[in-house]
Amino acid sequence: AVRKAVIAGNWKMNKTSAEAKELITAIAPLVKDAGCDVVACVPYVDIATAIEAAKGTNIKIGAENCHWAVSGAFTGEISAEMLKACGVEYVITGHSERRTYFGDTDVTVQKRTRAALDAGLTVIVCVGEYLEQREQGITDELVAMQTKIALGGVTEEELKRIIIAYEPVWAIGTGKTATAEQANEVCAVIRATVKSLYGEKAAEGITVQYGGSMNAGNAAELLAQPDVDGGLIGGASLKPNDFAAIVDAAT
Ligand code: 3PY
Repeated sequence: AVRKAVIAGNWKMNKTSAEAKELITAIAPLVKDAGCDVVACVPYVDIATAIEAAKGTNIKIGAENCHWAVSGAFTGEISAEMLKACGVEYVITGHSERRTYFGDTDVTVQKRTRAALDAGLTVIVCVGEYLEQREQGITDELVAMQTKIALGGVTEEELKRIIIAYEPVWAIGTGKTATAEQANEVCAVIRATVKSLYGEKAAEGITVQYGGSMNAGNAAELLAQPDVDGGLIGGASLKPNDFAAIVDAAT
């Protein structure tokens, strides 16, 4: 790809706080010479130990979600401000598992993204179609719409702290991967959507990741695509050697 890649692990609901320390400590020496940015998005309760373990390394720590309010009566939720105060630098919004199991919508994804930007975080916004939508031939429109809604109110300056991850829902945690061509095609649609909103320069600058069962075996081909600027990595991000191989493929 043309841009510096960002490889971000999405640990999902895995690893205790003690295990997080072990995993970061295992990954760190393997990725220390990375030519891409390396991020680990971890469960809330792992953030403190992950940040501690990542000190002095090139690994940046992210969260997997945030609430849209700064504080308030939202039992069980965590705000972007709270994440920032812990030393978190990145946050994922709109992951398909959030949309599918926890009722996140394009509108709440936009609100979470807004809050994360206001808190000073870099946001990995996930978009992507269900299998039925791909079969209906509406992938491009759908992903363009998800992108536009998520970016509602985002200024050109703020856009520099946005990464968009294309994650076809049928490829999430299923072991199915989009072909490199399919991934590139939709990442290009996302870039074209950004161009329509912010112009050519912003579109050329934005990082568009592919996510969805990216692993050590398929990363090189996916990352070689011109519009794929990195990956959001599920299962393989829990295996130090596999994650490091993906980082190498992006370098
Ligand atoms: C996956 O690879 O399954 C992911 O969901 C990455 O976010």
